[in-house]
Amino acid sequence: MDDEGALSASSELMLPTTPLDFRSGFVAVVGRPNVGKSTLMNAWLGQKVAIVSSKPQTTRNRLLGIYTDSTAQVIFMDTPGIHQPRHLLGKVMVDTAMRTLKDADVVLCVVDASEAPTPEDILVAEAIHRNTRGQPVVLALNKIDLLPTGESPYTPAYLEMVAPTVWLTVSATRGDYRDELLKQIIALLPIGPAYYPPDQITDQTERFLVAELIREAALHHLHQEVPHALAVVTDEFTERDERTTYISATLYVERDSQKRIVIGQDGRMLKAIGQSARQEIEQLLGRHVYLDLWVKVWPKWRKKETDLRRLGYRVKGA
Ligand SMILES: Nc1nc2c(ncn2[C@@H]2O[C@H](COP(=O)(O)OP(=O)(O)OP(=O)(O)O)[C@@H](O)[C@H]2O)c(=O)[nH]1
Ligand SMILES: [Mg+2]
Repeated sequence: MDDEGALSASSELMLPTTPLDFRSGFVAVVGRPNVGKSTLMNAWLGQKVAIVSSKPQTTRNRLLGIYTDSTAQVIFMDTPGIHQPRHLLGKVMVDTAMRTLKDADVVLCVVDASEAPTPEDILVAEAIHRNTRGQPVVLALNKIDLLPTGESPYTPAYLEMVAPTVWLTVSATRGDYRDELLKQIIALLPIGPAYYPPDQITDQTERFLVAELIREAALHHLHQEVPHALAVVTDEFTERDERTTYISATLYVERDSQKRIVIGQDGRMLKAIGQSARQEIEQLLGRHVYLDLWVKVWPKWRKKETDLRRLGYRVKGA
């Protein structure tokens, strides 16, 4: 007994403590739609916390992605792409990005370096200048893999617009300079202890992540206006036995014609969406999943404040 007591006392002494130079803080990831904000964050986390697609305006909420190593905890706040909104959902998305900027210790501005700055990039630069109070701004010139020389002719234009503290050309997908960029961000964070337990990776619920993975699968299969008119809600999430989870979810669209497209001929489209989503959800949960999908029409849900709230969007003042 005595020996055991001595052992636990000494092992307690060996418990890791926070190093004095540990850094932690909140990083707002901002930029116009489709530049690779979510892809970059997921790559650092080694896990899909935010869904990704080739269609603009994929991310609709502020999503935390928490990266922890022995030197730092970086709390990424992925945001919806800043754009000129055309309905209330768009406005709520842009407001979310603006609010997130205010909460940040460091701003990570992501641009697509393979393309010249667009009017939306100008909106982003203005939003940063208006909503920050002198926090450091890191500029990631992303998608450098698309430029054969590995250099962007548009770098000077982006630098002039954003006026960053530091900048780097990167490729979120191929990995060029991704680790270096993370190091630069960490160096700019304040000294302080971690905010979250080291094994926590996001603040999202499994139900929300499941609905997002279904939306991602649908974004992949659908085109034109349908992806934008789509909202997904997880209705039921039940562990059937030790190996299987039963999930039922509804895909809401705004019009009958969209509903017909989502279901497809003989239900083929919905089946394809369900198959892709199920694979991703099984990977997330590490369990077999039985997925039941429903499609319903919810007219004009993107335009009404009460509808947006019911679908879980944080409308200002809510
Ligand atoms: N070639 C290339 N494609 C990339 C890179 N990073 C992201 N992409 C692609 O760009 C598209 C958009 O990526 P997302 O991560 O969804 O972009 P986002 O900025 O989060 O977009 P929103 O959520 O709509 O604001 C996807 O098809 C990605 O695969 C990159 O470094 N190189
Ligand atoms: Mg995104």
